[in-house]
Amino acid sequence: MDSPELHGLAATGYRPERADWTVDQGWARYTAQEHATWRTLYERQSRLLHGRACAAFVQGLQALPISAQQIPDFDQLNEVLHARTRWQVVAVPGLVPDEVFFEHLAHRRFPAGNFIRTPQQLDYLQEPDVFHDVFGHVPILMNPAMADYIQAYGEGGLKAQRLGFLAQLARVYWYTVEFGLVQEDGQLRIYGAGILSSNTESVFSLDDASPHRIAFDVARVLRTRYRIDDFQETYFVLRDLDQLLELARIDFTPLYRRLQGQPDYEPGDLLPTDTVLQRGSGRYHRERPPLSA
Ligand code: HBI
Ligand code: FE
Repeated sequence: MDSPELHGLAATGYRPERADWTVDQGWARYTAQEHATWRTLYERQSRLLHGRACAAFVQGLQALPISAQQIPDFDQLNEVLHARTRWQVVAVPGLVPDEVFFEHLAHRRFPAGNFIRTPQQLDYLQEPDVFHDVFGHVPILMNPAMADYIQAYGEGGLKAQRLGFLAQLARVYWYTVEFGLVQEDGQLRIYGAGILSSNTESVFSLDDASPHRIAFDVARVLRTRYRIDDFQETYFVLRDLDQLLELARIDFTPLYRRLQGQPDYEPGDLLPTDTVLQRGSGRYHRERPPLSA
């Protein structure tokens, strides 16, 4: 992730037309089949997320022009989103280089893939498509704490890149923005977009006995590797979404300094210093080949 090698679209030889890698969403070009794929995914997830997604996500989804009918029009989303938290959605053709991604976030622009997965990829695809990005990420950008936090992550990403700690900072994004859980009225709820846009992980992350569920601790997460190709072995749980505001204000430089020479933790490790909310059985991953990033 912090490697200088090309990844994402750049690795395919794609060269952007604009320096910031944005493209027109091209809403009028979506086919009936593509809108139908959106509908299938939308209906499946909205049924499942009752009592699972955090309140901020549900409220954001209701307030935005996002429905089962069709793939949302980014211009229409932006009217509501910008008025609320000064964020905007911009269309990109796929995974953009890290510094381009961070530059957008630092300016409160969320890069969203404009394409949608094929009917053969309903349950899994590598690249973030419009369903993951818009259904998973955008509703929670209506929440002021998340809005400030993701902007701070963009600024922090540029700095981490310069300091050589991007791989470590990316773990914080992964275990919050993508795969985070949060306490709400004594219950666990989902706020991570990677979970919210996944049919199977929205059940596994909350209900399965296998993964650990641990109170979020930034110094601990900076050292924790993660799985990119399967369910997480550990989910980190926020006390509430306002904890993201504290995280947005942290100066990571002293934390990076303390990381020097310290070993990483594996995705399934439990430490004596962890505040364990639920100790996982580890059963799911014991029965799979190990792979982590
Ligand atoms: N590009 N479009 C897009 N979406 C992402 O989530 C994304 C990206 N480029 C880089 C990236 N994420 C991550 O590798 C960084 O958070 C480290
Ligand atoms: Fe994402």
